[in-house]
Amino acid sequence: MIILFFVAPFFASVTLAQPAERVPIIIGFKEAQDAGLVRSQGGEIKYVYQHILAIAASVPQQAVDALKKNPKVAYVEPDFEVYALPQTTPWGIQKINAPQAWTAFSDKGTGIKVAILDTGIDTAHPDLRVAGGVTYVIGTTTYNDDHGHGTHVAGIVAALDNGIGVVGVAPEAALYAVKVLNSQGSGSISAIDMGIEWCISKGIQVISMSFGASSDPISLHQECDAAYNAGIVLVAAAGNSGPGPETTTYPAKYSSVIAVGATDSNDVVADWSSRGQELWVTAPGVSVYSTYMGSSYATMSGTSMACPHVTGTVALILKRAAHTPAEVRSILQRTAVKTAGMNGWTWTSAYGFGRVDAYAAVSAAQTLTPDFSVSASPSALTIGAGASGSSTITVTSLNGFSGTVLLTASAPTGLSAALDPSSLAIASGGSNSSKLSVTVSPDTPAGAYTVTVTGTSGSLSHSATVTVNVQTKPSAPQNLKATAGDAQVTLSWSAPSSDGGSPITNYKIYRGNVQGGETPLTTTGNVLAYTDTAVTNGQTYYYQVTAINSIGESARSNEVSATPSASSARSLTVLVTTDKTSYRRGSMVYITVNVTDSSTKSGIGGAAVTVTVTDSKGVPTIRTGITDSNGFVYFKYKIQPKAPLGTYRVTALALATGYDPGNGSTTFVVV
Ligand SMILES: [Ca+2]
Repeated sequence: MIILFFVAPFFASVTLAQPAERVPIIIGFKEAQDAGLVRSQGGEIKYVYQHILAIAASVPQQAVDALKKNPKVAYVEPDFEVYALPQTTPWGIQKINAPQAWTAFSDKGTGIKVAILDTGIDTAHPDLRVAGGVTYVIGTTTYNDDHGHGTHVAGIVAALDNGIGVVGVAPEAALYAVKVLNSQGSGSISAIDMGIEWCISKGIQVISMSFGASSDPISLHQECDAAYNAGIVLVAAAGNSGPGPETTTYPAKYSSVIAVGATDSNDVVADWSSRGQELWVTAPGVSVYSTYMGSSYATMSGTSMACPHVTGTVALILKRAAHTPAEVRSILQRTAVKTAGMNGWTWTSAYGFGRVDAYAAVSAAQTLTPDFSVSASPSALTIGAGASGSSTITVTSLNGFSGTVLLTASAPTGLSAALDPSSLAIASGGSNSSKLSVTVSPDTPAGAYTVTVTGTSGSLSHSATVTVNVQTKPSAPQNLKATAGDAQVTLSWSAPSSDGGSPITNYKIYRGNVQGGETPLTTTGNVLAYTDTAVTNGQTYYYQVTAINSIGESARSNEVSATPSASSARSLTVLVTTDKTSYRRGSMVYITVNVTDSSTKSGIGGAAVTVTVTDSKGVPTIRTGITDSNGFVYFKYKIQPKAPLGTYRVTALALATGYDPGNGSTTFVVV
């Protein structure tokens, strides 16, 4: 497995020492470098350039003019000494508002332990201070940088604010050089694994990884997760494999690692910056000026350069407030600048949640106050009047709270509440539970009640509520009526005004032979009428009815009485008429039957009427019908063409509840 670092190198300045009696120059040639010409002028070759037609040399002063006049020579220029410039703040450091964060919070990440897993760090660089480190590269004995990449990354994180060179995002962070990449910029998975283990054992707080691989090494995944679980924030370059989709590399792809893409000074994502669903944020990564191996400086581009901008930001966050890796991810997510290229989206595969802003991120970092929560499960109880129920009250530690929480319960009139236990010991990050018992007094009306459980610890107080739905027996049925018939009594009633919060399932009929002497007779379903046929005519019966739901039986209804009696049946008057008294064969006879109460003369609706037409030879034709609400029912009788002549008789029998059967008749003739 080969690990590559992500950088497109760009070059650096160097310093040179010169012999006093000679003049240091650089000689440019027109067609080919001619070392022999330089030597022939008494010159000493220092360096033959590989990519331009030039030679660096020191020559006697008098040779300078001779060389300038030689037709092979294009130019001769002095090779003067370069001095470190006064400190500048690279554009990326400005872009992410790191200086604003230093000023606002009076801190530069002081003492936060940041490990640079890379090619090592130039330990002699005047703009870097390396607190410690280790090498896992075979054939090396120090973590000093023998490549340049690691020193560049380290400078972005923490180049010193010392008046020279550059300055990093968190210039007072404690830099640790974990050398896992060799002088060629590559390294083995095992070396990286060992580097992460070293970080865990040394209490490193942030790990910066500006390298990646296209396949997923299991051990590296496990090491990253282990570091994350140990509370270390891991940051990695997303890769330089863009702009294709899902080009993010490992370890940036791991959920335990913050994947960082690269943007330029206009906040536009670099074309080569890897894309993918794991991309979390972007940061400056194009033409980034930083420290370089050999106590020098260089400008480089790559997500390798974007990653340490985030690493430094994390150091500033952690200095302001202790946060878990998950919280750090959330802070970066919430505070990233939504750049124009995101077109209004909250997240894109090229920009992640946006470009990191150190000032906004550190502003969002705050020490969270230890606290606790109180919850009830279930949060609603259904309890019958006179019964009890219970709920589990759980107190949970938040933000590292630990201590004793006292629980109290308050219940409204008609309910009582108790907690067991009423004091809970809560460990940091833990929870504990108590049992809330609620008892409802027997006479408590149906309805919804609220029991509140409050937990207090010092000045902290939190509550949970439990809704108690109290159910009762129904109220008594109303408007009980009894109607006596022949050997029967029909009861009817209205439903209770309250079902007690639980549906009525049954009604119970009570009957007695004396007033106030009713005993249970039968239980009906959920109906509002009952006919008692187990009665004897002439006997007076007393009745009451109750309603029943899941909680129990209501009080009794009003008392009624009835005396079934055969003589109590009244008589019907049945009047039968035809539209004419005389008909021809083939005619239609219209018959009207009117059933009335014999005494009141009022029409009886619903009476069952049977009409029989008997012809002159004694052959009957039978029709049946039911009277309308006025007591009328109508029939038609067709006289057949060959029907016998003579007198026809029409009789009607009417049956109505509570009446004796009634009869009526009439006649007509067929001529
Ligand atoms: Ca500096």
